[in-house]
Amino acid sequence: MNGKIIRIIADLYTVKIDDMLYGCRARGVFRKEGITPLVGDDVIIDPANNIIVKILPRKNELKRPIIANVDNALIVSSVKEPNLDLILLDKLISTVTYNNIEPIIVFTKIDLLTEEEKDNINELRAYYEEIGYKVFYNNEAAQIIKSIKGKIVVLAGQSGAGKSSLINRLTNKYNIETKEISKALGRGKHTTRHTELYDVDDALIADTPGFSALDLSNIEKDELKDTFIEFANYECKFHDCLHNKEIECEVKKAVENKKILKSRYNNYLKILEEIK
Ligand SMILES: Nc1nc2c(ncn2[C@@H]2O[C@H](COP(=O)(O)OP(=O)(O)OP(=O)(O)O)[C@@H](O)[C@H]2O)c(=O)[nH]1
Ligand SMILES: [Mg+2]
Ligand SMILES: [Zn+2]
Repeated sequence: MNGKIIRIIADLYTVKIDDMLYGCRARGVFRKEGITPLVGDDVIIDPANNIIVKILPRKNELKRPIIANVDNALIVSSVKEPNLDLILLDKLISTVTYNNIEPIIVFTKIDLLTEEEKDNINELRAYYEEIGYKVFYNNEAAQIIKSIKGKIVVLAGQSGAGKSSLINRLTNKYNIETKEISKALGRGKHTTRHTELYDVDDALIADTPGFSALDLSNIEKDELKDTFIEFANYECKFHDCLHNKEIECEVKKAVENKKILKSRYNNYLKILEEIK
């Protein structure tokens, strides 16, 4: 029988087949062959013995959080408490794009902003939409659900950003534990401790522990620019231009002319520096 792993706790795998859940163990031979079943894996199980006998080929595999066959990432970014972190947002967009996962940006905690701050976030949203991303506020549940119908979705964003709360907004089925952030430290308390897939209206969403940085080590220096999709609108004199110091760089010109958002470009440079 064919199913999908939706939860792993220690060596117990929960496999979903239609609307039934099976608690399974993996075949002993997997370990010997160095194969690790992941959340999101499509598997074949032997239902008589509750054993996973085969893992089907993966479309992709994310390292942090460890999850397979992901279509979309909901990048959850709080605008306050914890403060908006644009470099983390741009890093997450790059990482998921590099892994052939379509990012969807969700801003949370808009309700904590003054009118003026709200205008700034609206402008920021407009920029990310204009360059081609789907962007929502977390109170736009119907639109979010529509954009992930039938997809495997991973939640990403720092601890306390409101990832688990978002799932609770999209469905009232689970009532996942959420926790106030530490006022003293201004960050979340790592409330979610393992990766689990939740069924939300024909989408499977992986809630994950919050993380503030991602492993970008597998992106090469010259590949990073391709994950900043708006840069592709400009053709530089040298086609291998890294847009960092070359003269006659059209991207740099676009930043000066305010066609490219300054924070995007600065974050690109910072991430480039981290890769070197
Ligand atoms: N005011 C306000 N608070 C929110 C909003 N979304 C979430 N919160 C609160 O933010 C806190 C943290 O939310 P969680 O959903 O636990 O955050 P998380 O991203 O799952 O955090 P980890 O599990 O630690 O990674 C909770 O107290 C939520 O009630 C929002 O839109 N507005
Ligand atoms: Mg959580
Ligand atoms: Zn350039």
